[in-house]
Amino acid sequence: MLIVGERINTSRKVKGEPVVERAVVNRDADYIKDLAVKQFEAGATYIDINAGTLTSGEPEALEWLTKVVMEAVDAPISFDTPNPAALARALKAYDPSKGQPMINSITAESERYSNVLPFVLDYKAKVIALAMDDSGIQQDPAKRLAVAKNLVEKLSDAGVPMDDIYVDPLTFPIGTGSDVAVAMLDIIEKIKAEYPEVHVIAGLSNISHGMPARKLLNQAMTVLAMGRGLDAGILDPNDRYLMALIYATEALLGRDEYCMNYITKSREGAFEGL
Ligand code: THG
Repeated sequence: MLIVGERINTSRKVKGEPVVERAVVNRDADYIKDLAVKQFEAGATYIDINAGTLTSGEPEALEWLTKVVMEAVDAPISFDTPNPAALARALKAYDPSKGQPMINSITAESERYSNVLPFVLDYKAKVIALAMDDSGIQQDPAKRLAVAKNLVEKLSDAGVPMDDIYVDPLTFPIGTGSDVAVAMLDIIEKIKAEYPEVHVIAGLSNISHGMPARKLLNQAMTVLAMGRGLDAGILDPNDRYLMALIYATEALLGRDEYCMNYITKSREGAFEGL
């Protein structure tokens, strides 16, 4: 499972306080480095950076975040922005020896598609493909699936390797409709069946937005989605129980030969006290 650590996001609040946004505005490198190091040590493969709340200051902030995260950890970065100016500055500052960059994200919206595709090709990046187009986000699962398939075909025709495409079916809060999770699981399975070499990723913490005991819903959704073929997640790697469940689920799904990773994590103490 590819883990994309979500915690460096200026929209994140801790006890109602926009702590990440404040750190970015004040250029508090130590605060950001600590978030990067803790996620990396907890098992994040990629560190996602998102400065979307800063609007006009976003390009400069994303470039700064790129440099600070690179100083802190030897991990590749997921650039979480629809803003071409921010992507341009951040990718220019990025050192590819950290690993293949990930662009989060492209959509089938004509303007966003044509703005973001050149970066994907120029930087040979992995790319998250959101299942939406100029008509917006389709609520009907069959329609949303059709949008995702169209986007995969377009990217592939443009020369993006299937293995670099991460389809995101889009996660709606379960509070917005009792069938949104079931629909999402259905889309995950159908994408995997149609394109076995394509990856499926989701921002799993969105499922619990506005609900009590959010972690519980995030954990349950992660296990369910993995069971249907999800192989990457934008999530909080500092939720130890979530990470433990992911290792256990990988082993049970036959994605961990001889349970080697599960056993290694156990020896490293990942399950202590759980
Ligand atoms: N798909 C893709 N990218 C994404 C999302 C997605 N990027 C942004 C978002 N969704 C994923 N990142 C987050 C980050 C934080 C939270 C949810 C999704 C979140 N944070 C809690 C809060 O703000 O209240 C705080 C919890 C904590 O302590 O971390 O909910 O879907 N491609």
